[in-house]
Amino acid sequence: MTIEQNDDSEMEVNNNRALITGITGQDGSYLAEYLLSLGYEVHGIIRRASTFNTSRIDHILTDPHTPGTRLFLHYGDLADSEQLSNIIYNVQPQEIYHLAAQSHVRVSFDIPEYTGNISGLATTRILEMLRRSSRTIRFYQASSSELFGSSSPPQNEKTSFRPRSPYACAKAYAFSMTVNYREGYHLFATNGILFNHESPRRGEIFVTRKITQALARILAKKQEKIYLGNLEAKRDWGFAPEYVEAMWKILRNDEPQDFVIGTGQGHTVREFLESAFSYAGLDYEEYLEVDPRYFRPTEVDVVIADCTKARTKFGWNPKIQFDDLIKIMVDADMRASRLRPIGEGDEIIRKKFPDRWWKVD
Ligand code: NAP
Ligand code: F7E
Repeated sequence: MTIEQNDDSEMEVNNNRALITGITGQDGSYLAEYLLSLGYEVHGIIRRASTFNTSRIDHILTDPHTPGTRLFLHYGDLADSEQLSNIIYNVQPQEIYHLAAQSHVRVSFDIPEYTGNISGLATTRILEMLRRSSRTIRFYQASSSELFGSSSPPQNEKTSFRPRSPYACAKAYAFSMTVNYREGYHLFATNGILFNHESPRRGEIFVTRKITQALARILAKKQEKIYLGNLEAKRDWGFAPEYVEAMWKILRNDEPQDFVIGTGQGHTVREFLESAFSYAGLDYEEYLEVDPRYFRPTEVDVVIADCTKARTKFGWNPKIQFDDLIKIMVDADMRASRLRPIGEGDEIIRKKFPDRWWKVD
């Protein structure tokens, strides 16, 4: 069954099959859980690793032999066209969410060629397979606010791209290829231009999680200092579970289109640090060391989303803003450090998401 209507009813999506690249990442894990809650059969691509890399999805994994299993994993790598092609051919998904990437901006300066291959060229590999497919497969490309780079805020779908890192250059190429395949071959290919979104599942070397995890470890007396780079960069930080719902909505439109998704509020790294530490009753200045190794050769100074289009088209209106996000993340990291959480973050989740579909932090 294909989805043709702009409607979120559960009936509409039952029996649908989605393929997620990057299912072991922050967004992929939430998206898998969300789609399962909607009745989808979900297939995910994972890399073979010598250590387990499924910690974010362990709670939704079941033995594939168990009757009723709806989540299936397939080994593959974005560099391997042949295997990507096999998986798409065998799974026959109606929707592909292409989330896998070398997603760390600072690291992209160290491995620019690899980042171009995985975060850029891999999108073309998948688009080419879709072009050759006889079926209509709805395609979501994980584009990023990093595309805007040095363009002045607020940024929307019409703002120029001025990428400032190998990561952003790779994503700019992937964005444009998605648009080109849509226009040239009439694929249902979309870009979600998502601003930073965070959660307790955020990778530990992104700045928000680095801060909330360090704070919890300082409170637990397992760490004394936090070492950071540029504190003055401004980001528009939202809550990841709400952003994966937006990905699904982007594929629900009658026509394939691109959307900016964010909160519309900007805050500096320093403000994040200050708010997190003060939530726990600490003064961040007593624990902070600035380390030049975390500065980037070129920086994105300010990104703030103008989400008018998403608000108008599908009612995008995120429930979680900056202060709530920090409390949610600090509470979760305190729990992970075996401390009793302060509790305001947990309460926010309970109140704002009474029917939450994600089961663990
Ligand atoms: P993430 O946590 O870093 O997850 C990245 C995923 O890609 C992981 O599952 C990773 O697998 C997989 N991956 C990396 N290289 C791969 C390869 N060569 N072959 C196959 N899989 C590979 O990223 P995220 O925060 O969930 O972000 C999801 C997507 O949205 C990314 O494309 C990111 O660039 C983009 N994005 C993120 C944000 C944000 O604020 N989070 C904003 C805009 C756009 P392993 O687990 O094995 O490493
Ligand atoms: O940095 C500054 C750093 O690495 C945010 C990815 O998901 O969002 C993410 O990219 C800011 C930057 O995220 C440290 O210089 C200071 O200005 O958490 P980040 P990012 O670079 O914005 C976009 C939308 C994506 O698409 C990406 O995939 O924080 N900063 N000190 C630091 N950053 C890090 N990581 N570590 C520090 O110690």
